[in-house]
Amino acid sequence: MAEPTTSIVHYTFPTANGTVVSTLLEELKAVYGVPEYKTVHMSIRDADIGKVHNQVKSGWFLKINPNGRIPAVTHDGFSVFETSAILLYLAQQFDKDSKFSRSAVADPKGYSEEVQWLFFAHGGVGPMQGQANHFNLYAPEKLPYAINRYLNETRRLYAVVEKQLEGREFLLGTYGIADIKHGGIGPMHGQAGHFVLYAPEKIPYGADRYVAETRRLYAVVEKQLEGREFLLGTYGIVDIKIFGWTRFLERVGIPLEEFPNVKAWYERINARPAVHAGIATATPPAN
Ligand SMILES: N[C@@H](CCC(=O)N[C@@H](CS)C(=O)NCC(=O)O)C(=O)O
Repeated sequence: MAEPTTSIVHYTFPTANGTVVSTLLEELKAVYGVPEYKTVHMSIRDADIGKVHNQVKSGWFLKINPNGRIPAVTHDGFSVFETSAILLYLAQQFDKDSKFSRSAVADPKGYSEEVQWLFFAHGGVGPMQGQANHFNLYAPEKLPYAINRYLNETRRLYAVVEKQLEGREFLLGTYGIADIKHGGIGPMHGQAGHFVLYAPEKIPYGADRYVAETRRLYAVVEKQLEGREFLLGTYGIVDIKIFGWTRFLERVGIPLEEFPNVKAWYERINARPAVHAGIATATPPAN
């Protein structure tokens, strides 16, 4: 029998990243009955900075996630940020029978496959689709905006690193994989370089570039799903992570019909009650 726990707090807002963690929490609860968790609904609006207690850049929240973004969880006071790191942490803590994840000890190669695909989602699909979204829906029609956006984002990410390095030689004290693989900065810095050095002076270029890259990434998913019901054969955290983004794919003008395997996979996941329960708990109640 798993021990009951109510010590998980999930800080979130229902974006592509924001429903992934509660989806896994609900999947775990459906199988094991635990963990119980509490949801704290956050604001991600810049206009709320300094005005709304639960804004993600609030001092109290930066102590939980130094990057000031959702999602984050605390477990008995221990904080975890970054969707994929949270998924791996929760899987390790609560998925004792490896229903949604692979064990690094019992199945090291399976675990490596899982990590490879999580990184693919985290470093590829997420950043690229996020930027595609931005250019399609929100960017005004001039290129300097794109340049500033990526430069400022890169600068902001380096400010987070700068703060973490206060009094430390390396990110976690001694040199390790956190220093070698630093998620977030790579994709943003890459795009900043691209816009500053190579992009012609017109915004459609930016939109086309990211939409094309997102389309390419989904073609990789499409191929991986050939002859498989889920990305690694059986349903698990890799499917949960990518599905979070796929829910919003049509918003950037890519119809699911372009990818028949992805569409069938999407429908299989969308039919799971825990997925909808996870989205529901991440969504603030209507006022
Ligand atoms: N790499 C992060 C991305 C998190 C992220 O981009 N969160 C967005 C919402 S989807 C956010 O909190 N934005 C608010 C802000 O940047 O102020 C993860 O996977 O957890």
